[in-house]
Amino acid sequence: MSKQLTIALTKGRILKETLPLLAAADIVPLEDINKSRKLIFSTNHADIRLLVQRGADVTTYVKHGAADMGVSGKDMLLEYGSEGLYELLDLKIAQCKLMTAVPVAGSAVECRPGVGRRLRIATKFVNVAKRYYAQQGIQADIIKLYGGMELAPLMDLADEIVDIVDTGNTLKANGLVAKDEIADVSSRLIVNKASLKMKHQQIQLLVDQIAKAVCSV
Ligand code: PRT
Ligand code: MG
Repeated sequence: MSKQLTIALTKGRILKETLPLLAAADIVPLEDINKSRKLIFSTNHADIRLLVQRGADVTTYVKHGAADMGVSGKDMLLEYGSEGLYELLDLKIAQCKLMTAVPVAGSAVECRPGVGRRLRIATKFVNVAKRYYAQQGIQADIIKLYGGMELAPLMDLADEIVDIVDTGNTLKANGLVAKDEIADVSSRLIVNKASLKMKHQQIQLLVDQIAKAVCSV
């Protein structure tokens, strides 16, 4: 008899792109996830159920073994760490970049810190930013925000931001421009190491099916 397999999905734009991949791998929730307020869903496979969560919580559930597998943005894995996890597949969905961004040259808020002043960085990716600026040998004060990072340089809360950039339209609309690339981001299929050991056959089968789906869509 096969064991129960729990897969934690990241809600929002990642979920929208994950569901067609799961469907192509013949995993279909029994009710419309987008129309439900439930957080846990049965599927057409009695042994597979889905959780729907925020990205940061997906990594926590999988790390602690409360979910066997998950779909998580690489940005979340870089920020919250991937100890105890394997990245099984790059799903090539929700692709974007983690970048630094600054006010456009010549704008009223374009200000470079004076000699001896530390660079102020606003971001929700505190750990990513700390590592990045340390690697660059730049002394930086990291200011944690929970959203709308683009506002910080405009209001002189920060000199730069670290954020996700896709088209660059959000930066442009707020008088900012992307500067340096920190990492390429896409969503990854993750598994906790203990689950992979205990449910190896079942997980391998699933991974093969999802891998085929990634190639075909
Ligand atoms: O979890 P929370 O609700 O706080 O975050 P959110 O609303 O940003 O979540 P959501 O549903 O957008 O999904 C976040 C995940 O999707 C991230 O962890 C990434 O792995 C992935 N992803 C892919 C993106 C983007 N593309 C993206 N463009 N996440 C966010 N954005 C936002 C970005 O923060 C910025 O505000 O879109 C804006 C930039 O887009 P452009 O096209 O204007 O450059
Ligand atoms: Mg959101």
